[in-house]
Amino acid sequence: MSEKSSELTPENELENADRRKFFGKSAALGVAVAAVPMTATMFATMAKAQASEISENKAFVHPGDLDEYYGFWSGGQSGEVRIMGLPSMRELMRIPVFNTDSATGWGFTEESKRIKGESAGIMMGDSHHPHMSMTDGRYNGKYIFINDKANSRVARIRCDVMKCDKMLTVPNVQAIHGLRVQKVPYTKYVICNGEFEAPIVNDGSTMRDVSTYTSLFNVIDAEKMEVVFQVRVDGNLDNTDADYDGKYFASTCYNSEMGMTLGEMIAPERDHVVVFSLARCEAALKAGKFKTYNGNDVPVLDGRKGSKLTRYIPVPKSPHGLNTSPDGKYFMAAGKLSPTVSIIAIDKLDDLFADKIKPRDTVIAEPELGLGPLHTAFDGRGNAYTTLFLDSQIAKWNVQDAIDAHNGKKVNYLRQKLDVHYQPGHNHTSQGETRDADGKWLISLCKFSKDRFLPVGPLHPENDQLIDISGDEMKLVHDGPAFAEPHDCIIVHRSKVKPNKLWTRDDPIFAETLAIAKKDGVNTMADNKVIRDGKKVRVYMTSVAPMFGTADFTVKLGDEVTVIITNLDMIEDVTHGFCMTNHGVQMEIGPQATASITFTANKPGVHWYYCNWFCHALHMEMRGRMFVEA
Ligand code: K7E
Ligand code: CUA
Repeated sequence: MSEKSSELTPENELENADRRKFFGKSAALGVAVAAVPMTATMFATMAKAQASEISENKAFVHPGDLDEYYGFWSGGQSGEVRIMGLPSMRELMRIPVFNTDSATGWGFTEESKRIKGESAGIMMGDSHHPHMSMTDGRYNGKYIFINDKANSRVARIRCDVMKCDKMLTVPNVQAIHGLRVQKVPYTKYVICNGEFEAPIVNDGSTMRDVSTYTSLFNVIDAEKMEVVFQVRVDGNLDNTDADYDGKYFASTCYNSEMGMTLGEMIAPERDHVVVFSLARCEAALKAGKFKTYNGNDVPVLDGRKGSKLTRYIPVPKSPHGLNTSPDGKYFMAAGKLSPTVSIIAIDKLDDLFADKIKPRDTVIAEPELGLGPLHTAFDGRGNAYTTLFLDSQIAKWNVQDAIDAHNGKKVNYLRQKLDVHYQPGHNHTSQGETRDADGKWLISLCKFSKDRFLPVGPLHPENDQLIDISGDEMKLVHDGPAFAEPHDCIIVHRSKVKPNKLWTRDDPIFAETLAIAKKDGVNTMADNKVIRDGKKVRVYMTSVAPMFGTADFTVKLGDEVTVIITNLDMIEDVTHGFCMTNHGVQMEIGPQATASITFTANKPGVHWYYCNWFCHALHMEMRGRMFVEA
């Protein structure tokens, strides 16, 4: 063995495993060849069997081996974000965001309530679209942004600690749905759509007058997590994406006629894609051409039909997904109720905004793919993969061939249709929404799983299917049951993500807690102290496995007690918890972190608190007493 090949990177290890399996199979078949002469069909079958086995082997990650990709999954109406390892499809972590979480105390701790801000009282959410910040069209590993359709919020996850660190309720809108990031030159802005149309001033005065209804496109500062401006449009808004030039954003609209019933909403044969010119919007903002509403100071620009800020491109019929091809050439709008995907040439948009061409002139092909096209993903080799919700298939098609066919050339742009199980919504390829689209893996997020898993009652899991797209043919290699309800996901090469092993003491997530401690004259790294402040009591405690720094503390009946714990352990993976029994509170305290939680001491007597994250052989003994004096 040469020195080079003895170096086992995860990549060549995978290759070696493939080769072993491949040769094993050939050898076994070789024996058969000696006895029975091979026919052409037998060779073909053999090649096929080998190909699918190679796919399965590639997806298999041995115990102890690391995955090549991170997957960031929306948790749908569970409100969370999940981290997956790909290709193993192992679930690595859950990040509570819009939900509340018993294990970590998310939604209950003082720190999480501060992050949730004005929506701290809301305990649920509906997360759809997780997308990572980018630099020059490539993932930069800094943030994940995610929308909450249920409460019109946008949240940010910091990828160094994989915790939500900012949350924003978007004013003037109902239901933030499509969300993406500016790709180029970097993610200065997060863009998202207000889906449901309503009067901007929704005080009841015009609520039955549909002509006053509107939807807003929202542009958010990614660092400050504040709305920079909103753009009023005609029709509603659904999904969105950005270009690779830093010039245009595009959103689909499925209800251009402003129907209020299902029948009305699906009546028009054509809806539209709205294209936003960033430069023109910024100029209008600078020139003060906006209004504000509802007592907030968020500038609302007018991008309705006839405005200089937008263009409306008619496309068939209730379009849904909007995806930019990684070569930066096209916006693709999936037809949903039309069997087509509309290909919009981004290099024609300058002419469209200069009124040199008509909106439909930008649509350079509309390939027919099958029933219910929802979302399109890309492999970086010129192929597109579109989910067909009604057909329960993924259509693989070649973009250039589709354009050539549209121009009259006799060419079949459809490459393959693969059955998926069942009714796929989003799909996503490895790094497929960036310049680094590598064409290795495709995920199909199937909404129904019916007969694919052991039955678990009337409520079924979703089915997240992993498909190998590295060869000419798509190969289904894994069925992944998932709880409600991954809408969208991204697949990020592990080289892009560098999470911390410990917390650092200057982390902004608990900076405010430390400021309060400082005012109380407490050194959180050393002191165990009880500070009384009227009816409020702050209990400062350290923890080192397997002990809290405080064995007991005393408060009075009716006190509002805040327990502030600093985990002094410096060892990776030694997380402690704090739970006050019979008081409905518990939380996680990571190594070197400070966390705090508040409850009312409403029962006299002795109450044990304990560590609820297994940390040590004496974890059960890691507890103490609260005395509540009547
Ligand atoms: Cu198609 Cu909310 Cu992106 Cu669901 S959305 S599928
Ligand atoms: Cu500390 Cu368990």
